Amino acid sequence: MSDIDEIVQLVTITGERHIHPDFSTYVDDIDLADIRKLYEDMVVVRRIDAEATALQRQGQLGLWAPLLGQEAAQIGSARALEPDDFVFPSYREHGVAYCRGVELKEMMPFWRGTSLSGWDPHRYNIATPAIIIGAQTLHAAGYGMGIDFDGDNSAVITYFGDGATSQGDVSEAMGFAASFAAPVVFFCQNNQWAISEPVTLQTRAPIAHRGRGYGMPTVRVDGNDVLAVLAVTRAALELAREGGGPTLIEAVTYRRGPHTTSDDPTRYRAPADDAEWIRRDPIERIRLLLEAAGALSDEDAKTIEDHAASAAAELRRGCLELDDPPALSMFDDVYAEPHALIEAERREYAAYLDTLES
Ligand SMILES: Cc1ncc(C[n+]2csc(CCOP(=O)(O)OP(=O)(O)O)c2C)c(N)n1
Ligand SMILES: [Mg+2]
Repeated sequence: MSDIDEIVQLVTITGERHIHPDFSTYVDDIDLADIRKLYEDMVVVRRIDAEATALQRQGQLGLWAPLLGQEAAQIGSARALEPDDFVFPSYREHGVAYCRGVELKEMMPFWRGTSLSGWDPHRYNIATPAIIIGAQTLHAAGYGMGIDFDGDNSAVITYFGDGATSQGDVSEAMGFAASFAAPVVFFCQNNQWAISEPVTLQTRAPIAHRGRGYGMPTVRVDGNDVLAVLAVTRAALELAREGGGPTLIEAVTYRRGPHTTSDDPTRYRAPADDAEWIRRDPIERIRLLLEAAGALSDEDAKTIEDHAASAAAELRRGCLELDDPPALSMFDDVYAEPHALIEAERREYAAYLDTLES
């Protein structure tokens, strides 16, 4: 793998291609039509993300964690996966869920608060969002070890943030995965912020350095370069499948929106930072690349825009069609068997609801 401090880039912010001695070969098969598909994915997920943010502002969702700015990190890594690979995301990976084939309406119940989940993880090979910071990395380490015990040839990827690297769970997950050479890709989206704390408060050294301590290969990649992210993730997955164990990928990107719809980033962030990262926009550079190659006609652009608009409409419809579940159903399925404590809580809550109705 490359020099640990290098940030791998295959497409510059003005859309020119770079050759990288280690990673370009991993995207040799990607032609202009494929790049256009990656572009379309990014445009569509940016649009559905904006729609979900609007739905929250209109009171239709309880909360949303916007991915604006992180489209390339999510699409590039998710499109590197095979269908039988498994994904353990955190709560911002709507773009990854989209690539796994999760239906748009299935992304809504969790954020509308009508269900604790939204989709069947085994149908798409992606777990539902994890709010407990870093917990999903342990699930991934265990799943990866399970792949080996079963003698399978798939791999697992887990997504977490820069802030999560300060969490013990992430450290334990990397320790186990490395010691057992489990087929796990640790994909850190370093979006520079953990709510209002800058990444400089999490670590004095680049996050990628942490992989070294566990003896795993580690790579920093321009997280706003979809092609570079695709290449490094393919390389890490290949290594994992060959028995080479885990890799830590640090995708250097930026969270352009709020942490969630509950905070106001203007309280802690300089406008100049935002402007710099708008310049490094993940979608714009691919648009420039495609246009320069004559591979994005007006008709192509219109088709992509129509696709994004219909995806947004589908998401909105899926959200508005959700019925409120019966209040007491929140006690269902907590345990597989009846449980005395849960039953007591159910009775207590039912009694409380009775006081509201009278
Ligand atoms: C164990 C735990 N501690 C604290 C929180 C509260 N919390 C939610 S998101 C967050 C910041 C996470 O930042 P980062 O890992 O960089 O991910 P990002 O939101 O930037 O994608 C915190 C502290 C939590 N959900 N779980
Ligand atoms: Mg972060």
